[in-house]
Amino acid sequence: MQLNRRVAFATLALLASLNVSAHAILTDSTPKANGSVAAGHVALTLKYNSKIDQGRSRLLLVAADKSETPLAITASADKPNELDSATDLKPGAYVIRWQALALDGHITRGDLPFNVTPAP
Ligand SMILES: [Cu+2]
Repeated sequence: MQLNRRVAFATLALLASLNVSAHAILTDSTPKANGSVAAGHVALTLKYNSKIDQGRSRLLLVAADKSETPLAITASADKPNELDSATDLKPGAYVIRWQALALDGHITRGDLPFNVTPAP
């Protein structure tokens, strides 16, 4: 009984540590959080610390007037840690509301605010 409990505890501890490492955490992005990009056709890249299920993750562009536009994610097998998209943007304040499904089945969410400045 004592041994079984110890094994069960060790298994739980191992699963917990695996979960932490497998969660999708945003590590870098283009544009940067609170950064600026010039108006026009803008490439969007969100980089995570682990592989992402690109087909079942979501990117939503929220404009200053609160209007929401789903962004198509460009699936790329050679960039498994990224969610990539591109869209035409006018000057203003925007938020990318992202929802990332990691391969461990956990979904993480976040907001990436940025500004679009007039094209030079
Ligand atoms: Cu997880």
